[in-house]
Amino acid sequence: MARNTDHWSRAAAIRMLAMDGVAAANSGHTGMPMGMADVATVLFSKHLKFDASHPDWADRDRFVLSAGHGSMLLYALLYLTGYEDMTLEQVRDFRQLGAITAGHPEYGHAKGVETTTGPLGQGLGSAVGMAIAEESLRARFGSKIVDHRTWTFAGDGCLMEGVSQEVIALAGHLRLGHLTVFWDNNDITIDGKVSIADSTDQVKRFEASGWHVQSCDGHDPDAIDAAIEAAKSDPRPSMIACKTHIALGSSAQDTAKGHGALTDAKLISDTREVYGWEHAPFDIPSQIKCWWEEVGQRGNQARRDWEERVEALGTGKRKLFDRVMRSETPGKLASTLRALKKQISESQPKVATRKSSEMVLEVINPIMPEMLGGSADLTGSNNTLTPDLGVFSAENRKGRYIHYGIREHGMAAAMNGLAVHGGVRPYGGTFMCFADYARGAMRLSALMGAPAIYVMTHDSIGLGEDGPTHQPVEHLAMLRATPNLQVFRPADTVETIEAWELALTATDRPSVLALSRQGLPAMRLEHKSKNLSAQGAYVLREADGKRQAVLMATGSEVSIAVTARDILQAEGIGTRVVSMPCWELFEAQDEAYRRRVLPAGAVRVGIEAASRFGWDRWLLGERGREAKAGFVGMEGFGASAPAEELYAHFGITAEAVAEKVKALL
Ligand SMILES: Cc1ncc(C[n+]2csc(CCOP(=O)(O)OP(=O)(O)O)c2C)c(N)n1
Repeated sequence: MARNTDHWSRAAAIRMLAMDGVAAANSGHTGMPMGMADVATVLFSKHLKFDASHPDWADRDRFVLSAGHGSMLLYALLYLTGYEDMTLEQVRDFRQLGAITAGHPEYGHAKGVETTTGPLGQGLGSAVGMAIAEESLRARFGSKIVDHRTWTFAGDGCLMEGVSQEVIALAGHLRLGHLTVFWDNNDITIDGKVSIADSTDQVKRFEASGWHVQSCDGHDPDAIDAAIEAAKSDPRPSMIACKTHIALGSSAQDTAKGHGALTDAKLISDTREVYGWEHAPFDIPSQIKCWWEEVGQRGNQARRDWEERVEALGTGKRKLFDRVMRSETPGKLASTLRALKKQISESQPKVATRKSSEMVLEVINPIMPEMLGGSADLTGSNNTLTPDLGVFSAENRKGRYIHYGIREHGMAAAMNGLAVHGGVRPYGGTFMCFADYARGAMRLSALMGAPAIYVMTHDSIGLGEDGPTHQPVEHLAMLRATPNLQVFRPADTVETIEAWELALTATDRPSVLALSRQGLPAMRLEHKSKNLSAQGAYVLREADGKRQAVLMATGSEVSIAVTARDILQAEGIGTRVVSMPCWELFEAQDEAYRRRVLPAGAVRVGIEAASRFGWDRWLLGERGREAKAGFVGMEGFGASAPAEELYAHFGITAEAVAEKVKALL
């Protein structure tokens, strides 16, 4: 292509900033930004709807850099177009502690970073979620208020990751026409040519999944522009295969070396020459910077017009729009849940907590139109569908329930996009054992503080006959080990109501609800309007007489603890039962409260049909003692049999707990 055009120098500004940023950090990835700078320049200057002075404009287009290793591409664009927080200082401080220019783009650091990317394929999943959110909100609020697009750059790595197939298939099926994926088709990954590991025909693959597909020269601005125009006018999601050269113009062009950090001084100066770039590092000539800043303001009028249209909405609709976009729960949530709690405390049903969860959703969903539920093909088992929702589909955008298919990872990745898009509150169900399949995306929910709610039923050997392939043992430990993730394991319906309330009101972190398949007796027999689960753990049954033992349990094992207490009390052994529905919240209490709930001196026994891993914090910490502590739970995998037999077989019984206490006294 001609290298003396205006387009060339504007794109070269991105390329040079990427080179200079990576060279300054002495780490990072130069090649991808150099390869995709032309596509980015056309997209940002001609198509992307945004206003750099209002990065949070609700109706902006979302740009997702799924190939997150190319983070300097995004930082360069944000700096050039004039995002206030993306100063030149920040670009210079690429990858340094405290800078908003993290190694990979991190949600919440810099404005304009719409979702965290870096684990390949996740951005694509997030983008699919964003496109679903947009369709859903447009159906509800109308296209004058919601009418934007989602654009994402994905590399060979994103497309090789399994999660990509899950979300590509979902997007094609749902006909997410406002979604466009640009594939950085450069034939290179870290180990060498793509052909050493993959020979997929990506064009056919996307076509087979129901996408509109085009191919273009990713360095020809007119071809890129034409492809984008065609993508916009097709009702299907679009993939544009952009043939590009990684590390364009450098001696590392088209090689695996070009993927990483190009820091060699000679290579950089040679490339400067090839680009005809005579400016010092980080120096962008004002003419080019001004042009880019105008690009950043291009959406200014559209944003003002939109604000006027929002102003003109009827008050009810406007209040609703503002509330859901701020992720605020409705005022009547608390009273609605309190009323249900009161009713349940009186009727004391013996039900599985997955069923309890459904009872909660039946009262929440009608008052929270932003709830967008779903399941990875386990709707009837997860109890995630309530009658009012309707199914979200290509034909019915007003539906609020997503059949994600058997795609746990894709579901979780899309839920991240839904959560960070705003305006919708995603929850999605699967069997807890398959948290493993969703884990890559769940970790990002936690890292981003995205308030996705994972409804994970069949949470122990209590699921019975499906056997050890389906019985989680180590999963609670894994989930609890994940920072910024709230893991709730409620003991009965009242605790399930409280868990849902806490999950919904925590807008800065995801939650997992670990729910039973088997019926559980009511444990909370007296109505308390206060949310007792909010402190993470609390005294459920006090010891009669001198307190000699404290039993700690979660979920389905709380009733075992209560029965063990009856046995022990009958023998004159004063026993307290502590229910611990959420360790993270208990940990967050002050020490005085924790000591009041778990006082020193007594024998402590933890009961959970899962691995002991993590329990020592409560058994031995804060003046617990090894000689006075025990655990009743699982030591290996489960087995296939009816649940009750399994509890007896693995020794998770009230009798075993009572024996353990007596042995420790
Ligand atoms: C899930 C995951 N696995 C591995 C990596 C490490 N990694 C980063 S980039 C990359 C190669 C990606 O190749 P491609 O998408 O073609 O990027 P390009 O070489 O074109 O920049 C790998 C393996 C990662 N970031 N995420």
